[in-house]
Amino acid sequence: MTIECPIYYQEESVQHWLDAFAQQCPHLDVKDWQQVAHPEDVHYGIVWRPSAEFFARFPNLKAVLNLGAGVDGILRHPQLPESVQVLRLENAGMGAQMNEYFAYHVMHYHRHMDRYNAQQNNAQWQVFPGQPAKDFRVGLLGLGELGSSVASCLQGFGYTLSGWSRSQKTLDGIKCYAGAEQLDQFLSEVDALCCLLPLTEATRDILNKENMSKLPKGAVIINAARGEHLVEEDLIELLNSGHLRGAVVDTLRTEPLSSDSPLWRQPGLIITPHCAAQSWLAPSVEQISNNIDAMLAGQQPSGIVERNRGY
Ligand code: NDP
Ligand code: OXD
Repeated sequence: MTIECPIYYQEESVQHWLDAFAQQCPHLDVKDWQQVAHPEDVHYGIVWRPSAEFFARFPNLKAVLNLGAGVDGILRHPQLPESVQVLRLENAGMGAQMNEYFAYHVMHYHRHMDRYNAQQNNAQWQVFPGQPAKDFRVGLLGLGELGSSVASCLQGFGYTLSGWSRSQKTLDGIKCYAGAEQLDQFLSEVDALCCLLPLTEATRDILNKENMSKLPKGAVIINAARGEHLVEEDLIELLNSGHLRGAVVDTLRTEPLSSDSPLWRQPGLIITPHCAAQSWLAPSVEQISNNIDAMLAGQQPSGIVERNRGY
């Protein structure tokens, strides 16, 4: 028996997902959400930023499987029924991409590339003193699937690692802090602050003036989590005052960033277009298909989102 499963994805890219599902799991009849013949028989939907009409069309949904790691968008969807379980992708190729993204940018600052880029613009030749990787302290806000992957990758380069999470963790060689009461101490010991938190009520605006001022002077920020973690005006102020040496942002409060935003021209700021990590097709399809099979068999799927904690 094949199971009809609607998918909601950007129109221009949905075909890649349809092809991958058809090839990898023929027992699931995954089709564009508007092509489903019997919407009332649908229990599982595969979504990324679904419209209101999606939920109206499938009144008997039991679960939605999010085609990304972050669930802030789906959880604040006004039409998401209370009874519908939300599942998210765990890693699905994103861990390796985040490792690359953060390693690249941490090294950019550790190896003075920001300073050398500025020098080249002024035709200047000057060597800055090197610093052993162990003396460059990298701190991860968020030690989940992606944060812990980045932390252990950077450890491999010899950096001194710390991390902050909601629950206390024990990770080999990584100084672990937890909870609001340990945030200040964590921040005070970090040269490169890397954000991989989920966006929740507790983490919104966490990169604000007060918290960023607790970083040592000359620290840098790398945010690849969500734009709403960062108070952009506060970042600009701290970059202009010289408290922060630089920042990298992959996610912005408004995406795409408008062409007339002053952020494009902010000295010390590197902007990338929400590209730090993408859900790879093959592992995502495998995870989703395994989860649907588990739910059909009455078993516990993976990647269950706790709606009351927001991630
Ligand atoms: P996880 O849920 O696996 O990890 C989240 C981590 O954040 C956990 O360590 C959790 O703590 C911690 N955390 C949550 N709330 C708090 C809090 N209030 N205080 C302290 N720590 C907290 O998420 P992922 O690692 O899979 O993904 C992280 C985020 O990365 C996503 O939510 C998404 O926003 C972003 N992302 C960005 C992408 C991009 O391309 N830019 C691509 C993919 C994801 P605990 O371990 O105790 O639960
Ligand atoms: C995600 C993202 O959350 O792409 O997966 O940002």
